[in-house]
Amino acid sequence: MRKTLHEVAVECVVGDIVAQSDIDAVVNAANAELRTGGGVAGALHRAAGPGLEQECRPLAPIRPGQAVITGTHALPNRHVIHCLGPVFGVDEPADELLAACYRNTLELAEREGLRSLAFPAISTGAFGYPLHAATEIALATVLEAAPRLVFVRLIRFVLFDRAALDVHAEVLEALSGAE
Ligand code: AR6
Repeated sequence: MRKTLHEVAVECVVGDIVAQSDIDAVVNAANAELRTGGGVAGALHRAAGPGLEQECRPLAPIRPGQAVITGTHALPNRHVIHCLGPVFGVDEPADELLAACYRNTLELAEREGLRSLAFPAISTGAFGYPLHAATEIALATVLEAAPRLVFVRLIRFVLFDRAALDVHAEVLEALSGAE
């Protein structure tokens, strides 16, 4: 599914975050230490190779809501932007911290003049954020930022399964209809 608002295309697809070779920066659902782990972080670090963890070491630890940018090593993109989402039920206010992940990533991408970004559904795996609520925050935050974006023209949400895609498509339809 794809919607274009204020010249920014927002796309939702089923896929693997490590296979987004046409995208400038892929976003990592990181841990505070910026180490490899499970889920998205494990997949990105495995595909990037050990150089990514080495580059990350001096940037860690990061706080919930924070985003930092690195190179990609063996990944086919220009940058990885690492975000620490809130652990649901622990890091508060969870909604504001999750929104900050998306806002801070967009700000870094703009600063670097990047044209395209691929986000996973941050915090919805190991960190336990309910998918529907997280999707509303993610999409509302990018749609709210869209009119101010100068460089970013494609924002792709890469979802792991069809159920997550359906939730994103439903929320995107509802929010973009309300524009
Ligand atoms: N591509 C796209 N989406 C994926 C992929 C993938 N390769 N793998 C998982 N997902 P998670 P979090 C989905 O756990 O909740 C790590 O261990 C997954 O189905 O990666 O922010 C880190 O080290 C879910 O919907 O991130 C941290 O400790 C979403 O991506 C912690 O998990 C996010 O799941 C971060 O937890």
